[in-house]
Amino acid sequence: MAMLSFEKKYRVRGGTLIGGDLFDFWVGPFYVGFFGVTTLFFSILGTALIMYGASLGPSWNPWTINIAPPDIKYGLGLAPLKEGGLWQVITICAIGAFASWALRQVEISRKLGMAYHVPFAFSVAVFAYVTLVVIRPVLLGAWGHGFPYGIFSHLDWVSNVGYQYLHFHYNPAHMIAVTFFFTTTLALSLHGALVLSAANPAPGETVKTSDHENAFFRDTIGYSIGTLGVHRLGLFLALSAGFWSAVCIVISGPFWTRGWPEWWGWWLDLPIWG
Ligand code: UQ2
Repeated sequence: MAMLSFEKKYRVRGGTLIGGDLFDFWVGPFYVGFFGVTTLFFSILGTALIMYGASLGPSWNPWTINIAPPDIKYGLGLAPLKEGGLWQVITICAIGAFASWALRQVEISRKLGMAYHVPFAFSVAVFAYVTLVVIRPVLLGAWGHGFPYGIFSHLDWVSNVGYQYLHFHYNPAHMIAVTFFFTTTLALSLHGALVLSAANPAPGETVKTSDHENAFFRDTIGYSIGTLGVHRLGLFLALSAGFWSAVCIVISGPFWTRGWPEWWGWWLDLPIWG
């Protein structure tokens, strides 16, 4: 399925942002382009540095491998490789790879005459990551505020930073982000179930169309958002989840330093309680 018979129709020259025709070719099913090369460069270098960092550590246990950011005392300067410098170079590699991937998506969109929804959506996820490891650490004045690269260690970081603000669930932007994550799963469950029930009926039944999908929701709740609409809604919900995640962490520290439950004092202080 990697090479559909009509796929070569879409393998058009041009649409590159950089490099002209130089990198405008495919390797097997994969478009290369200038940004394919830079993606490969950053991901191979970054992965090699993670392996090197792991080789220095106490264990090869995949759960406990940890690449820690520098101590707070290094501020926004460069740290020695074995004292957080590795984390800094790995972070540069990660951002380099993510940005390259987004720009490769832009080139492919241009080739196909598509709008830029895909690179835009991916960039929102990258924005959330950059908020965690660049924007917030810079606002707080030290790379040491970034999160450590490790499976257990990053979970410990999330837990510790949460308790630093007493109870992170009282963070209003966190509430909005969680609500968008949950609503995204609700929308995808409605959509996935609807499409499968129409396209994959019982043996002997005919495959149904979007008319049946519309009728199903009109019959049940009196409203159908439509086939294009449900994808617009899904994109909005998913991007909002990522966006408010970035907001909820960037305001914690740079703009609010006390416990999040205390932020709700404005509500208790309203003059309407008598
Ligand atoms: C729909 C529709 C689809 C869908 C879904 C709906 C034919 C294939 C799931 C129903 C969705 C609605 C009513 C919006 C629900 C709102 C939230 C916030 C979850 O109408 O059109 O197309 O997949």
